[in-house]
Amino acid sequence: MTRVLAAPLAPYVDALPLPSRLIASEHDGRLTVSIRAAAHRFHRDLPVSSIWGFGGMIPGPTIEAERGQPIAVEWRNELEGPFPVSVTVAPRPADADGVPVQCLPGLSGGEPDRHASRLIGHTVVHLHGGLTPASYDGWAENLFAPGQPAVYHYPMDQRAALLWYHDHVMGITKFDVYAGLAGLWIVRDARERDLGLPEGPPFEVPLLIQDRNFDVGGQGRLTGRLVHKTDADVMEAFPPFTVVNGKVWPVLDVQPTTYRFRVLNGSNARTYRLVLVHDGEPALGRIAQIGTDHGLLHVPAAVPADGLVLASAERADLLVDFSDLAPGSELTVLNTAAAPFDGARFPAAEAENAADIDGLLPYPQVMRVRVAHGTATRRSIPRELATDYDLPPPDALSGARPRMIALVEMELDDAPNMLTMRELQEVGDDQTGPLVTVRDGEQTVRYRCVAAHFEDTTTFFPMLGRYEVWQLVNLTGDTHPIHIHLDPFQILSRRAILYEIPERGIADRDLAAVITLERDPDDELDHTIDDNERGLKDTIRVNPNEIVEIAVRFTTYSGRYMYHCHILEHEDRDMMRPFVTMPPELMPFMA
Ligand SMILES: [Cu+2]
Repeated sequence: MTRVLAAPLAPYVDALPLPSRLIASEHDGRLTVSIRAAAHRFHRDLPVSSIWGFGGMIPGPTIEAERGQPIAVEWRNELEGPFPVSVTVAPRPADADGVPVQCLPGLSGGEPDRHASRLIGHTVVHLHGGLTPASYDGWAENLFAPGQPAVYHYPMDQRAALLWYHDHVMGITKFDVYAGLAGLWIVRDARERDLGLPEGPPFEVPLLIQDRNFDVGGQGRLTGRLVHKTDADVMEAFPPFTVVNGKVWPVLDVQPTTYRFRVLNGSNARTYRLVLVHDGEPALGRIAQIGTDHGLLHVPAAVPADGLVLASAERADLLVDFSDLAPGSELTVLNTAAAPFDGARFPAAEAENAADIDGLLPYPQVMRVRVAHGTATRRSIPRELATDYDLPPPDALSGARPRMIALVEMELDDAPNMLTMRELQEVGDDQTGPLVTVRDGEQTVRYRCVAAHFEDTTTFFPMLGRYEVWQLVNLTGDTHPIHIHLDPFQILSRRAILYEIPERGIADRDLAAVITLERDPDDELDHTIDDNERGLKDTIRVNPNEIVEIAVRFTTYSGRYMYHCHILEHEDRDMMRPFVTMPPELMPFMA
């Protein structure tokens, strides 16, 4: 019997807000964005919430850039304490009725974290997807204190895409982004204009999807105060209310024509699998996906049959056709992904029954679209989109440097589990000690763990212009969206593995495991690459029982960058590592 929670807020009563636009060319490429505390109303029936926002807004202003026209942004940190979010770890994972506390508003008996309440507003801004020199990439430890000036230069020498800017402070990105520090950034170029794609309102609509929770006051009424709640069993926050462009479950009135939706999952941890429903049936055939993280795909892709999966930081550029719909028609966007997401399937036809309290998905609602009166016009969808990239040629990959990264979850005696990334180095047959053995048919390769924590010695020094093949192997039970800063990459393969980790195989700095490239008989995932993943990506999902191979090539800037899981609670607790891109002619001088 499926349990259902009554929603404490009415869905589809607030109009979808469109973020304010900051068009760089109208300001000679020089922008100033204040970062400040403000008040924001997440829903018609909620009191205002205290937030931290770029421009004092959720989302921050959408910065619109032209390819090849550099932008300088003065990020003006005007934040002041106290931190506007109550952070808590609930003492029990479920209430007396067995409902997981993360599905419920309020602190659920948890104490407000006193360290979080003392945060006074250090920040640092990262442009996610930006080809940005290292000095301006927003290194997680190079903080802007309140009042400290920071001017970042963005060359914008990159193809059209939906990027986003957000806080990236070491250890507290999960809190600062949750408090509101995120905004969209759109790069435009000639290729997109040649294709005649909608640009700007009303037919181009950005959708920043996030999940949020609120505190409760007297008589159990929602107070509007933001709550970041985790529990002893689940270290990530999976709040119950879906917020699009800053409103809980909004509604958008559309004309009967084709719309372009620029969708970003800006949640801390939640993965969405979005299904468009009309008259109780999935209407995914109305959607053509034309772009992904770093812009246009080669050809439009249909949405996968179960729905459009977007993990934290993934983007989708969608054309959606409403031209045949009568005025008053309503379509609903629902989320069918339980949390934590592990890739498990859920049929789109069942989307209206996706509520799953134990899967921390009490309310599948995302937003509604309502068709207004108007002249029906249908936009044809270009058959050929991007022409400026190809899969790396086999000879470039055959000599490519391999890099192996294991994703592991370490159990700690007196603290929540810790997610870490282990950089592995191939070793000879004579190596002893804890090793990772990878068997692929006849071939066996053995590895030693050479880095486990963010502050461990850098081991990745990719040379500019040279392809590398990074292998991401997931030895945990959940999907991790792995994001690499700087240049985009392409997925080469996604393959099933089975693995064994011996007792105490995951130690603070060592790792022992035996990994075989074959399917576990109990594994129900298909480990396929979706068509919409065959573009230029900067964030890739690595599912359980899976190894993902990506072709990585840095071509732009030398310097110290980061790669990390984009589940913010993981990134903050050690699922992040540095790498240094180097010009080849400097390599002989590296010790
Ligand atoms: Cu992760």
